[in-house]
Amino acid sequence: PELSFTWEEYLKETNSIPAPPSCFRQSRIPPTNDFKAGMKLEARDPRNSTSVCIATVMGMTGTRLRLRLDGSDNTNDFWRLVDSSDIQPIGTCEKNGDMLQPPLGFRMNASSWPMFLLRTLNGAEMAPATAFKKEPPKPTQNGFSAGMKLEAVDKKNPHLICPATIGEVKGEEVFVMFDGWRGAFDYWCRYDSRDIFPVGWCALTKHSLQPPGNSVTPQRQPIPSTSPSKPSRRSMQTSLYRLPNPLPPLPVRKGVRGR
Ligand code: MLY
Repeated sequence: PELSFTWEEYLKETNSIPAPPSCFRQSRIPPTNDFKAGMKLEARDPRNSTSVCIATVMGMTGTRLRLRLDGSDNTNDFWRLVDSSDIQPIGTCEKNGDMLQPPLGFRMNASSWPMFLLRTLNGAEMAPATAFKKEPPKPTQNGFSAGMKLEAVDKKNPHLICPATIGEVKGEEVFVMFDGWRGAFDYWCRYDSRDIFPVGWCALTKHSLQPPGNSVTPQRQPIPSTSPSKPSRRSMQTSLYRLPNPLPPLPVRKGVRGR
């Protein structure tokens, strides 16, 4: 049996098909990630979409950046793709005649914003304009259908990308269901959401892909030889990693009666 998740095996096992790449608002050839941790850029405030703020790249995985708004606390980090239209080089805002805004929940008194801005930008490493990639166009229509497989951001744990299935299609929206998580993380989003990806995206961009829920772990769990404990409901519902059902017969010791 498979010891780790692979789409090839999983698609066979679930007798399902991947959503065609043309359904997604993602580049067919993923962009390169030319950012570095610590670089600063301008980002739309996710909690106040009318304001553009200064953000720092706190980390990266694949083509995604973990961002923190300067002057905000460490509990509101968010993720954006390197080709997101929500991010731009420092100076873009001013060039457009706009003003950089303090983030929602700015740690200091609003009156200290102008000085804070000067200080945060002074000597900062700014992400070069070449690191920002053009956002791909929207597909012209919602091409998804129920049952198609994809890779999707877990919005409750947005550093994670997981195997998912389209549960329903309604106009411009799709219902994203996380495989093996009993609906706890499912959500509706637009068909052109930047948080959904074709099967194989994580492998292409070197982003980790979570295994479906209810798996024991990606690696086979050693079974303790002593004190066998009742298997958890979680491990019993494992699909990829389950034991064959029915269980194979126990080996018979010949010539021994009773015990
Ligand atoms: N600590 C959480 C993580 C759940 C992640 C679910 N995603 C992968 C759909 C939990 O175990 O509930």
